Amino acid sequence: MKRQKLSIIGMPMDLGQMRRGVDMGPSAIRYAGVNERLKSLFEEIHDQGDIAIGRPEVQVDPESNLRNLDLIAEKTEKLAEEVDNAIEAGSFPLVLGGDHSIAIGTLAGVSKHYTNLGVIWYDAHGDLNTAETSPSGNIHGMPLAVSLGIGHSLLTNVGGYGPKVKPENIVIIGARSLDEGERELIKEKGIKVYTMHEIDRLGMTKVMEESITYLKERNTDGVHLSLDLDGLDPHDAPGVGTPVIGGISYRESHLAMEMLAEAQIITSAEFVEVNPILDDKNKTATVAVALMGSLFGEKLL
Ligand code: NNH
Ligand code: MN
Ligand code: MN
Ligand code: MN
Repeated sequence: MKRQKLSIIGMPMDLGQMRRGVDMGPSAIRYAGVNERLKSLFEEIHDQGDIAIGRPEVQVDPESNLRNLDLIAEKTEKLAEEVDNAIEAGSFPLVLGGDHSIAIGTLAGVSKHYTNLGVIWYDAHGDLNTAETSPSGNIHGMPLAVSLGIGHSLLTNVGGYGPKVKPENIVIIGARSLDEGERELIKEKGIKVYTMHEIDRLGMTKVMEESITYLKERNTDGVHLSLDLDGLDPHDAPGVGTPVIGGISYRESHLAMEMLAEAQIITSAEFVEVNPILDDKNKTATVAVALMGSLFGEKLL
């Protein structure tokens, strides 16, 4: 079964963290052949190009200590509009990052179209920090908290509404580096998390079966996949700013995407944190494109 329309939206923003190069993620993913790879899986593909970010000066908000707060709020607002327009036009939005702070915009554009959105957060990290709990002040460690309505109001109000997602509609997969405040928030809000321990113990098949069942039982009417390439093991995805050893393998990730394709639950997606400067011959972007192929139903036979 061919899907209808896909909109590819590049978000070349690196303002949510301190290592330059992740702004080149969308180019690296296009260079790895995303359009070509997905061509046969859709009736139509519209590559919308990149959102204009420019080369703004790094600035620290004196009150909150958040790095590039105003700029991130402004640029994610633009992304939200673009994602909103794509869905409005009947397209599946696929956003190419950029650091993970872009998810603030993606979710702002997506969530208004659903009454009970689910989110799969595929990541080594929880991205549940606030200015108070963050060890780094980097906004890419905060987008999931922001989407829950927790954090600076300039960020939680992107899109003009919030929160974007309920804690019980979230599944985090691949976690292995959680900060103290994030652990507390996970417990307090009852967020479902499959850490590497559960992935090792249950196997990826069971983890995905359970995740899919969980989101269906929550009666979600759409599910957003936010895939941080650092969820994968650095051996398979070395081109990321904050690699953490002991991650999900390429094979396991490939299977996870195939199971999502089979379940037909994903209604929007983003692939983030690809940094070609830190990469090994564009391997990470190539892996991202292969995972997109599986997510959209590519078959081996
Ligand atoms: N938890 C750390 C922080 O908040 C690292 C976040 N880095 C990420 N998140 N790549 O996915 O700064
Ligand atoms: Mn992340
Ligand atoms: Mn991460
Ligand atoms: Mn393993």
